[in-house]
Amino acid sequence: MIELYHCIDARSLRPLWVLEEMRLPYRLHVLPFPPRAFASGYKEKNPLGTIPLMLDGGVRMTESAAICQYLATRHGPSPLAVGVEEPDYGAFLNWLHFGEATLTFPQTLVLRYARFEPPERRQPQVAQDYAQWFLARLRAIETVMADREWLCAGRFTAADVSVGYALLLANELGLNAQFTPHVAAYWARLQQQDGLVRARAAQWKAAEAAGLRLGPMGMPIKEG
Ligand SMILES: N[C@@H](CCC(=O)N[C@@H](CS)C(=O)NCC(=O)O)C(=O)O
Repeated sequence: MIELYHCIDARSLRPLWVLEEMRLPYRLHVLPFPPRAFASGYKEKNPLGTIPLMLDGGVRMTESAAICQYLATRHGPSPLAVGVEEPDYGAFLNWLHFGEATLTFPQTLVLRYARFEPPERRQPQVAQDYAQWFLARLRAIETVMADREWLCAGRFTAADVSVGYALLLANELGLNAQFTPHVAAYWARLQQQDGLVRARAAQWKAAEAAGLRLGPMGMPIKEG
């Protein structure tokens, strides 16, 4: 059984989305965010303290985009993977990594310096600069989406899951108000994907089953 350690709407939503798209059986462990502070014992499983962590037999992985590729290939065949023999194989890998390295990382600086740090350590200028940096990189999506529904190979793939998660995070941060027309239309299409709808429902169901009271971004709700 595939096991996935996850926090609500965190990057581990990428592999959860793929698991749901592929309808693979899995066991979901929802942790409060950040796990290094609120999930005692988790560092024994993943010394980095980060999620996702995916275990599949002897396989152990902690990078969300790589896990998506692994699931779609090792547990395929699946249309979510683009094969080496397909013309868009290179584009597929590029978008898969673009979603994390180029579109998600700058947003984590926005999250940290606008929301997670205590007020005296917040850095509005850093948050604003990296929000702009992210929005500028979205130009690549605006351009490619002018003549297609999905990023590559003429179908919905794991690359759309990777980039789709970055747009979901932007939505959480309120940056969606600045999406350009093709990006906004793509984000609207992504939200209709069955796998995403099921993944988001599954995460709340698992949190409830674990007795967790979590708010937005999976942070524990303080009692009283
Ligand atoms: N590049 C990794 C990043 C993993 C990562 O940093 N995850 C964040 C949540 S989205 C995390 O666990 N943060 C908690 C922490 O740093 O303590 C991936 O794509 O999975």
